Amino acid sequence: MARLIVILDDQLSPALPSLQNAAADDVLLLAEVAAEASYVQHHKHKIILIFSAMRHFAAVLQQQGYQLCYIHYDSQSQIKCITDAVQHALTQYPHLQSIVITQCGEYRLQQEINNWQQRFSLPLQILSDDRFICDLPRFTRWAQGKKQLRMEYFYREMRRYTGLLMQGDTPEGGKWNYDTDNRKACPHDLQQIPPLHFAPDDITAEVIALVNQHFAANMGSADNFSYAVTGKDARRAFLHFVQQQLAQFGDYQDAMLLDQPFLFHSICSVYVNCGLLDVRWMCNKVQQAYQQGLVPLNAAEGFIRQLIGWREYVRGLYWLLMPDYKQYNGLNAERPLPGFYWHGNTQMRCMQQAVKSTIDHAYSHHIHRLMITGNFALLAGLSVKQVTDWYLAVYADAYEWVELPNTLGMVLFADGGVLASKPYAASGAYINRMSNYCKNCAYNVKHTTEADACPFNALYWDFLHRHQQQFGANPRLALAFANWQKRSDSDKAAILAKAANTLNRLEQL
Ligand code: DLZ
Repeated sequence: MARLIVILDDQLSPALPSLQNAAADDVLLLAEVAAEASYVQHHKHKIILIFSAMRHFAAVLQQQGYQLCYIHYDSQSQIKCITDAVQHALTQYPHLQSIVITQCGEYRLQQEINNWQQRFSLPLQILSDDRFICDLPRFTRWAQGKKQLRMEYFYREMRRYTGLLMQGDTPEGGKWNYDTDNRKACPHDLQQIPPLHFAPDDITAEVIALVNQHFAANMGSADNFSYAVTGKDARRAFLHFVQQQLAQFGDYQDAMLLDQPFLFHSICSVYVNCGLLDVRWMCNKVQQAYQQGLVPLNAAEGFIRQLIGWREYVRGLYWLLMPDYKQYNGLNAERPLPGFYWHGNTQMRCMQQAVKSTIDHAYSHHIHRLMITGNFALLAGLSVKQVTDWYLAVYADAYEWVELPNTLGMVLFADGGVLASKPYAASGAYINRMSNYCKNCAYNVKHTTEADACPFNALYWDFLHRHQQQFGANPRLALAFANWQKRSDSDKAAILAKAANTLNRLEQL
């Protein structure tokens, strides 16, 4: 019985469940479609990566002898969405008798897929995505009955389940988590070891021309695209990270240095999230590097935690809590996103650096995302919808299952603490401790109310003051509130007035 096997752009893995029993008379459908390319204004590099990686993956499948139905992007085409593409394939290949797909990564698109059986009057098989270590029923069982769904306990279960960095039942080194050893500020003369970059081949060059033609107004320049677009190159990029960067990644995970956007980060989220890299393979390589004495435990554990802990945890939460999760706005954040999120023209050096890296590479590392662009959005009460759309659009690794919990939950605390135990609000002092940005900034990080004061400072106190009801009793914020209460009434009034003034002139910052 010949089947239509639909492969989405983030399913570019040879081990994809829906490809496991693919037969010669099955047809494999991959489609570049306007609906997916434009539901947010994706960064140019994201579209190039996705289309080029899809084309490369399709070429490999074709060489292996599979029958392919590949739909190239065409702005005038009647095939506007994945459902149209399925309709088209079923018309072209009328012998197909069922549809198979691996579960998709976005609730919105999964709803569309769920209608296919009825719409096309054919059996539809949706396979569990076993590229993730924790399947969704397992996550639901873990979550059931728990008052708090903290990543740390889920992560420990995943360590036991995979056996990664375990000595029997005991975690390697005696501790589960070396997070406190991942927060060193970087010596200012330290030089990043950049990730591997790849020159565009002919396929990528064609996609770059397409993106320049049809997505000219989107963020970024198509001309400096340098990501890997095949599994082979992505694996090379990852091994380069393990050999050259991982040892220092452990210590300096949270550090930021001027004009060093990658520092010791792997940027492999870009590859693993579209299927070019396999999580188990990556974790085994990192474990081996630790066992061979090439990298310290805080680096190996910190990296593996991101993959089998955080990544799996946010995916489980997403599917557990959608569609309600997307509507949460626990802090009533509605202020419009300032223009500098798109163009980076601001005097705040930290913000300018984080947005520059975003514009240049469709990437910024997790502390830029959490503590610079994210922290500012939290403090200023920027619209949850606009901020989550922004993160989904501008990062090459962003699909909703991973972006939404990270942004709405971790960054904006809009879920009321489902994901994080406290809001990640910080003043300029944090940024100054973890970077050399403030020394190179027009604003003075030591000032709060003066004309040249760092905007993060007054906004930080204003945030605490605004949300005293929600967070006043949170033990993790007790010290911050005590410091606020210690201030005189006139000090408080001056700080709140400065914050109000700052909020009124966000576009001029
Ligand atoms: C993000 C994206 C883009 C830009 N384009 C496509 C596309 O043309 N075809 C496709 O199959 N998927 C695309 N995607 C990813 C989807 O929007 C969606 O995020 C994933 O398929 C979720 O599994």
